[in-house]
Amino acid sequence: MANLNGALIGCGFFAVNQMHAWGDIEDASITAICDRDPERLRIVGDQFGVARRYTDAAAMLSAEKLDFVDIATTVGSHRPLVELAASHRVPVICQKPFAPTLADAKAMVTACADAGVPLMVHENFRWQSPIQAVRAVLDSGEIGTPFFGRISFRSGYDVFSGQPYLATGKRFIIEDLGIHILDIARFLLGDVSSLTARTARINPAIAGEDVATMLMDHQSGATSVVDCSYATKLAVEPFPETLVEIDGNDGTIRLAQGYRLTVTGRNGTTVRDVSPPLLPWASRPWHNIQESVLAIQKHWVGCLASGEEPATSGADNLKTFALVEAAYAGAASREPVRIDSLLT
Ligand code: NAD
Ligand code: 89V
Repeated sequence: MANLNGALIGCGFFAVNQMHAWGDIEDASITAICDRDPERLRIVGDQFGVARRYTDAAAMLSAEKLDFVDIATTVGSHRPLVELAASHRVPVICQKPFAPTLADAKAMVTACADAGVPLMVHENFRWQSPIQAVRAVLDSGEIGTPFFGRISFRSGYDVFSGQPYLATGKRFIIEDLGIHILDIARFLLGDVSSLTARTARINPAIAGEDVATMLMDHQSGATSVVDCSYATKLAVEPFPETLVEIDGNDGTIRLAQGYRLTVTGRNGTTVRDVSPPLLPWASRPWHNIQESVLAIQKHWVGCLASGEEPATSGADNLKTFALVEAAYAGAASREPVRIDSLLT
């Protein structure tokens, strides 16, 4: 495959992981970078040896001949930047949360479809190897048909020191973290027909909710609970592990803290360590997330080569984003929310 020429927009906290991962992918290189903050541009440009640097994305898109752009800015700029890439007919990856609202997200999907360019949301949590291991057990048929799931992320980790903006938004845990966990629930148990939610703010120093509990009906007939907290102080801090319990008619799956996967099913019980590898540039405890960044970026390069739609395409992510909107609406009304009404 020819080497793809990519550009990165947004050289902040998380983009450094994306740059390391691009460095591990033979078939693609980041040849230009953009950040409106010259200091971030200098730091990332010098660290990764990228000479072509821009403080304005429109100027970069006009000047460079690109095979894709990778948008790693925060959510407020996602829609204009995706639409800018579409207007130049450049395939685009956009970080999560995809957009500020579902209406914006739908407009972004339409803009890329009209321009005929692939659009992938960097929804990487489903690409974590422990989550892929759970998916493989389901695909093997070992536990039969799932009828219940619990997908859980409970932590007391200080995310605010690395990402201070998380403390200031009216929306916090569902929009930033719950979006990943809801996507994992869809990945493991399928699309959702209705959602009921409750939220709380335990940490008085932040503006948004830091606890969310969601009960979902899946179209398959399965029921799941997705629970997230950044207000949970445990003896051993689990950040950033997502824990999974799935019951099927022939057995159970338990992904427990410490990346321990226990499967009880048609062939008895097995216990496996499904710890993610520690990539040379990664650091604990983030290595689980960092490995998934490499996996999703490899997936993107493969999709560009094959013409296949990315697993977390913009169109797919609308169905995860609808769960985020439903969770906020349902927590406010204390009523169940039907998901199909949001997607029409
Ligand atoms: P950040 O604030 O550290 O970095 C964003 C950078 O984008 C900043 O340097 C800023 O100057 C730049 N920027 C903003 N608007 C711009 C524009 N219009 N043009 C050029 N540059 C612009 O934020 P972050 O913590 O790195 O988060 C970035 C995104 O990554 C967010 O959407 C966040 O939710 C997401 N994120 C994802 C994961 C994951 O696992 N998928 C983890 C952390 C953060
Ligand atoms: O993955 C993320 O989006 C991060 C974190 C893991 C801290 O929630 O913001």
